[in-house]
Amino acid sequence: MPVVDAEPGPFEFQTDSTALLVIDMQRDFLMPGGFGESLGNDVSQLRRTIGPLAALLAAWRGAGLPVIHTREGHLPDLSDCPPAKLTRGAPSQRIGDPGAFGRILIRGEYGHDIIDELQPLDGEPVIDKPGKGAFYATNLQNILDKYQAKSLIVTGVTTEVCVHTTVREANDRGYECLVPADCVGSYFPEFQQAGLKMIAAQGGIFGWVGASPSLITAIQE
Ligand code: TIU
Repeated sequence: MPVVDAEPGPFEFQTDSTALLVIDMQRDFLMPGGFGESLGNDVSQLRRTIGPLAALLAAWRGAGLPVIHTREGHLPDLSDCPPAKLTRGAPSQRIGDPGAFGRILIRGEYGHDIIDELQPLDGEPVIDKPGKGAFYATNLQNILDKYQAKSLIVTGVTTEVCVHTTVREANDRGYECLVPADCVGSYFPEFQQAGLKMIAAQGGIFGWVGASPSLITAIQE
């Protein structure tokens, strides 16, 4: 059985019941000049995940294991966006407003799609989600049932928002989750650090925290 060095202790998983989740690696969040940066965020904090995640994806795909991608966003008429979410942002930089890469976080727009470096392959599910968590108002549970998944590798952005919400949702549904620290990113270094600590604290209250090199070695052994 593959074993990964992790906190609070070794993470063991079966390759035939583990899926790799790639959360929201979208241009709106990661590209210089995009929505995330226009809000004053430092996108380099997210972009450092691209290299490690590309390497993990290549190894995971090479081993023939399932990959699932998600994108946060909304229908063009915003009918799936709660008013409280819509009105929260700075005026003129709200969901649906025109941005550098199309309407901000709207499905079908260039900025809403996944960055070129991590584009999904044909056949890999891409889940469009209206919330922060990947289970809320999506068919993720059905897809995981089809794979008979028991464990999840959760990667992507941002650590304390969509990654955390998804790990919490998954943990409550009975999945064992490993978060490779080098494959998740936050705009805020202090949130990255605290977010990772929170997952593994109290004996792994939400899951395990490791790193991609040990994970890649584990699936190649
Ligand atoms: N994908 C995700 O985390 N969505 C966010 O809105 N994150 C922020 O950190 N804002």
